[in-house]
Amino acid sequence: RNVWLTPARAFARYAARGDAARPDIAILPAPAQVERPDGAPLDLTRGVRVTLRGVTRAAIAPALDGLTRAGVGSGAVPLSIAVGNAALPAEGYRLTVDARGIAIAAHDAAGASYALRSLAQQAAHEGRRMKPLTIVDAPRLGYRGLHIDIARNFHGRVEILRIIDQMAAIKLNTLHLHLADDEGWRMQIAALPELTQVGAYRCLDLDDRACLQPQLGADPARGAPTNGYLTESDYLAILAAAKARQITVVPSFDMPGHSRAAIKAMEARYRRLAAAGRIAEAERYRLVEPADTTRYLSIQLYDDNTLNVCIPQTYRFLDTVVAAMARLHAKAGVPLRLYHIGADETAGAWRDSPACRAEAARTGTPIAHLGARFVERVAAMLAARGIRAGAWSDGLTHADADKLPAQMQSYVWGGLFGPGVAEAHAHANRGWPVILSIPDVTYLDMPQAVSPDEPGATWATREIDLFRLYAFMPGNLPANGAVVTDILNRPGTIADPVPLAPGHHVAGIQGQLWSEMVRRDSQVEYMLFPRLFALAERGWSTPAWEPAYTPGASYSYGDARVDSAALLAGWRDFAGRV
Ligand code: TNX
Repeated sequence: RNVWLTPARAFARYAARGDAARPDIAILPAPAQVERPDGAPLDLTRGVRVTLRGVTRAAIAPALDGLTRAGVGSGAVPLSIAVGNAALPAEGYRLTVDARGIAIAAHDAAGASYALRSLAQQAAHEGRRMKPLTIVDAPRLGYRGLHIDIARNFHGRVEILRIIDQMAAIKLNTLHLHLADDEGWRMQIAALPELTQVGAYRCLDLDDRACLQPQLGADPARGAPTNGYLTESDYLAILAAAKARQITVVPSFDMPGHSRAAIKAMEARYRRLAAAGRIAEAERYRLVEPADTTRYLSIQLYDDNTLNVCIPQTYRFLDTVVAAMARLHAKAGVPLRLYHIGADETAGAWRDSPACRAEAARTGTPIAHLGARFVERVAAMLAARGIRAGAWSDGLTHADADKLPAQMQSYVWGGLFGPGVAEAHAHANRGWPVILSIPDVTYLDMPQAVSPDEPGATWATREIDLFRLYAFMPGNLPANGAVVTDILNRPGTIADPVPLAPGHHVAGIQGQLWSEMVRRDSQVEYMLFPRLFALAERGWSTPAWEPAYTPGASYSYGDARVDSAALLAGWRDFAGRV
């Protein structure tokens, strides 16, 4: 039942196995339907002659380059690509290889690109002499994301472009870029230069006081914290690279909690203007209320990281940031449609804020729920610009459905052992797109194995190895007890207290690489791989071993509800394709 394999052990075990069980397909993520008709092989060493219908070469250029990188140059073999096939679903494709040539049909440019990715992988696997093949394929989930935190430690344009390239190869379609948190503001906003002049340098505290706060798992032996920020042109380059690979970039600036860098940067602006005698103007930029004497500590031990949600400055500030990002997205030809507002972890703030006390009294809202009012206001501001708001699930708990736009996007980060299943189902039942960001399964800052040599935070679980992520069942959360243990590896139960209403389902899955402990770019890649392959697999393919969802079911260890033989067979196939 519970199969615990570290990636290293798993590979040692399966790399040596016979090939009998493995179908001769080396495409990752696994395509939905594959047929291998009999017939003469197609020799791709002769190169391909591409003809396009319904799509420009520019729209699929990186995928065509991927084919070249797999050793298939230009030549005589016909490769026809037709986009606009309404019978195929979004991002779906049909790929046919026979002795005469290759035909790709797709609904959209993404589908055509994915067909080329599949072709490149399989052509490389078969030494470019391909036996006939028909694939009909489409993703299970429309949102297949990776969240990269460049706020805690900065990771720049070159590394992000490299990640985008890797994502495209395995059909991930959303890059959630976490651009601001307590430790740093990492995006140039032209109207507010202090955000990066001050906010991007975590040890430039205004009074040089307690600059480097104790951090979750800080480990100086792993390299110094990294500073820096993306310029507008860096961000435009990222948008262009992502667009060419059909990847949506979702900017995220965590607010109102996790906002220390913004608060300090705007305090610097205040001081500069005030020193020049421009007091009234200076006041417009302060994100905290001087008379607020609330004492609180964030989970990461900051006592000065939460915007005051009851003063107009906060909303003006946010609007300036959103306007700047919307302008950049428009300039890159990818209108901003989704913006992540954060909204997590604001406990304890505003209790002794005069402005918030007044607002609480006026509206009859408990002070602890004022964060929800912030979410409602900001979501409405975004909706007025045609932008959907994404938020961490805890920030939505007290939000009033009537006051939120119809399409909030909920990023569920409750644990499978905690509130995760209930949150995911409750939010899906409200009609919101739910993205599974479950920490004990998809937090890529957790260690890959239980070992003193493995880097990573362990607050959510002891380890997330390749197998755990591979065996995750996005369509059947309660049954995930088969592969998840709590942090002490204790047996437990995963219940389904809020059954998914008929017709509702989750919209996506996302891996989170938080970067408190990820300083060098090489560490980013160490944490991402090979687990990103398993994430891509779970976002794309529906495994035969996943049991049907049973509303209200709960899973205890010891139950054999999951067919482990089928699961292991699937794992063997996956391990063979990684
Ligand atoms: C929780 S997930 C956080 C992050 C940390 C992460 C570390 C979430 C909304 N908050 O601020 O970086 O854990 O694993």
